[in-house]
Amino acid sequence: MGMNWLGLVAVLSLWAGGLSAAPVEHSPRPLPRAGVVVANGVQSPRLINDARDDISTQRPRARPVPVASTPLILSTKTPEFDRWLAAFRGRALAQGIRGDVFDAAINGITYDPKVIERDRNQSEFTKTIWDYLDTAVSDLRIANGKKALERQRDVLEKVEAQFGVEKEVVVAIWGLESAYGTFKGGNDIIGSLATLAFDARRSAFFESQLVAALKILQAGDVAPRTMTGSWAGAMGHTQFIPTSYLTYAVDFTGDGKRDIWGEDPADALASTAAYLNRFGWTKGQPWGVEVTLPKGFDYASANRKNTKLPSAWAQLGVVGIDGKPVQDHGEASVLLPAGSKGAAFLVFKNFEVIERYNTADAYVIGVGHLADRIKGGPAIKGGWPLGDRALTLSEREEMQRRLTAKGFSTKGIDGKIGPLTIQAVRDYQRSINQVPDGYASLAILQKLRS
Ligand SMILES: [Ca+2]
Repeated sequence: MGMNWLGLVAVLSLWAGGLSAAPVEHSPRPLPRAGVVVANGVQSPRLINDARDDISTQRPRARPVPVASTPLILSTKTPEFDRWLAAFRGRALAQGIRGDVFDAAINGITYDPKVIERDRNQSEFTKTIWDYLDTAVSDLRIANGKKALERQRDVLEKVEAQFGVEKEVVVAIWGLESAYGTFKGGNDIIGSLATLAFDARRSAFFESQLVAALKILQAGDVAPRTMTGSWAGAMGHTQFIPTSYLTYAVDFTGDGKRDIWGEDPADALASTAAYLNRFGWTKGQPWGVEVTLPKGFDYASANRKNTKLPSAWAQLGVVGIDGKPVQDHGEASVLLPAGSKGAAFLVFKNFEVIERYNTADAYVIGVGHLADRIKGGPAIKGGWPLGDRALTLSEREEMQRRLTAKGFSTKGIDGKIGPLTIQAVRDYQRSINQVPDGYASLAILQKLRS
């Protein structure tokens, strides 16, 4: 979930300064279901994952709402927070949390204004998909992924056998979520979630996460102050939020604890595979395959709802970059994450399964491509419209307003480039005799302004 993009440069240079002797990777992680299908860029893919800046990404993620009017409290000592905790205690106990568990969990926690600052500042800044992929699938992350896979090969093979999810895919999620366990986030989960639940902006969502976190403590899987993670509540090697943990985490080591926080990543890796399995992962099916499009390709057919077997796509001239038809792994749709001037992919149902982790196209492609590269596959060959930049939230909203005003309704102004906005962009492009690829670019916004 959110992060402070303004802090990004500072954080990156901090890494560059070197916190440790080993080369360090960033942890790119797109926003929650939030930013999602931003056609010309991932909305807020995160780049760093440490105690100072973190965002969850795992499942049930509420869309960040635009900045709230609640005043930002700067002190960590606030009587209002203490009063809120006292009232929350009653609600937690009513949901089955024991008093002693509650009291131990909140012992010493304080309101954390930094958490709120990050929450308020997320979602305005975006990266283009190619900038995102440069980091998400850097040579270093690929190399480290291969090493991580070798280190955990035994566990990963057992996980693959049990849950039917390829080890490279599990490792790729691990690589993007915590740089293979290097940056799991050092925030006190109870303190962060209590702060977010106390804040008015998304109180209900975070209070439910906080209650789930207390249930985890009550089950004895982890001790209160060892329960650390991102500022927004994502925990452990593969950044599960508490409700996802309760539903999907597994004890793979057999010690009776579902330990996703410790050094040993086995439980976290198995939990990730269990999660993908639960949402219908098909072993042996790619997430997607890079393709080339024929001259005269009907861009309106590049629509996630328009699925065909790759052999049928091949008859339309959509073939792999080797010029051969893509194998019939199942029905697939053509995805153009950066419009007609960027790389093209045939994406399969497994793409949707990775979306259950995070719905941003860039994240899904990042996971899938990293897995392919760890397996020894080639780099993406297609180019990207490098001159483009990602639109800010206010620009995306402006685009929606202008499209709607011209009669191409986006059915709401929320800054999210979802299917309705993509369709409105296509219809607008058609009306001005442009390639209807639905790509919500800066050029389209400029055209709308003119
Ligand atoms: Ca265990």
